[in-house]
Amino acid sequence: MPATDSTSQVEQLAQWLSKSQFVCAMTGAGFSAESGVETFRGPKGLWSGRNPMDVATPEAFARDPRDVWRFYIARLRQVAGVRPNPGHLAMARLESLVPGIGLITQNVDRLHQRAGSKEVIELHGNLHEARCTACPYVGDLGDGPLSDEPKCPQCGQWLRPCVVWFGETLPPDAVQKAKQMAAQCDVFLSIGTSSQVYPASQMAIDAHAKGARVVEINPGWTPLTAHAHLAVRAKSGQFLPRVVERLAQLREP
Ligand code: BV8
Ligand code: ZN
Repeated sequence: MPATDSTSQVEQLAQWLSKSQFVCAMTGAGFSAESGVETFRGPKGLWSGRNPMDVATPEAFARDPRDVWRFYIARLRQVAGVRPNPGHLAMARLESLVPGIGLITQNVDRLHQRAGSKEVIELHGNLHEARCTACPYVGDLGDGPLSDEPKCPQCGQWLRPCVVWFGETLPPDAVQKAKQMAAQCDVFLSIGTSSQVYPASQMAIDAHAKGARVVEINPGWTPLTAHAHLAVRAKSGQFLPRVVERLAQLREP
């Protein structure tokens, strides 16, 4: 009978992780929500302020690069002012408590890295770097570009954020690594994602098909919920630290 109350769900997941050889985690914008970073599709989501197709597509950038940069500079500044939350710290601690872990994120805020996670597969790129639209230049934006019209220092053409927009293909090496992790894991954690964006949303389904135990941690319902072996209606920053603490106890000699 699947665990339903959060204490037995903590115990259930900690037991599964204590027997796991390889854990795969897929995180989304909800993982950073408790750091104060807005999500995309929630009630106060970023997208509710802007239509994704108005700012996160190559066509939007070609039409009005200044507007797209305004959106990304605002996010970069927001992320610069926040800190990793207990969920990020628990995820980083998990690395030392399981034999193998693959962390895949749709987030572009680099909070996992700031929390100490060593290897993070960034499926949708990151906010902190920009590349030239006309030459091979790639540069670090720090906590925000100097100008609101970032141009290439090498050739003077527009820079663009190093994020993956809708209609753009994901970095092939990141996709390949993520698919390989999803195929080899025995526990797949889907945390803080609405599971609506492809191909990221396919990873959990692939893992499920290969026999992995699929666990979703999300206060809301998603298209993955019905397929999860354990659906935890909780905030990741509250639930994940409890699981990792219990796992550490199980690991004690
Ligand atoms: C591609 C840019 C090949 C960077 C992003 C029709 C049907 C199906 C698919 C498609 C279709 N038409 C087109 C497609 C493909 C398209 C797609 O999937 N569209 C969707 C919207 C239908 N995908 C693509 O275009 C991808 N490329 O497929 O290439 C191709 C090539 C050409 C033509 C076609 C295909 C590119 C996808 C990448 C797009 N870029 N962002 C940026 O600005 O960030 S995606 C954007 O959504 C973000 O990156 C974000 O990461 C991503 C997913 O969102 P989530 O992370 O899940 O966040 P969301 O707000 O949605 O949900 C938050 C969740 O957290 C909620 O469930 C909430 O309940 C929960 N939560 C809240 N608080 C907490 C919490 N959980 C835990 N704890 C909490 N405290
Ligand atoms: Zn250039």
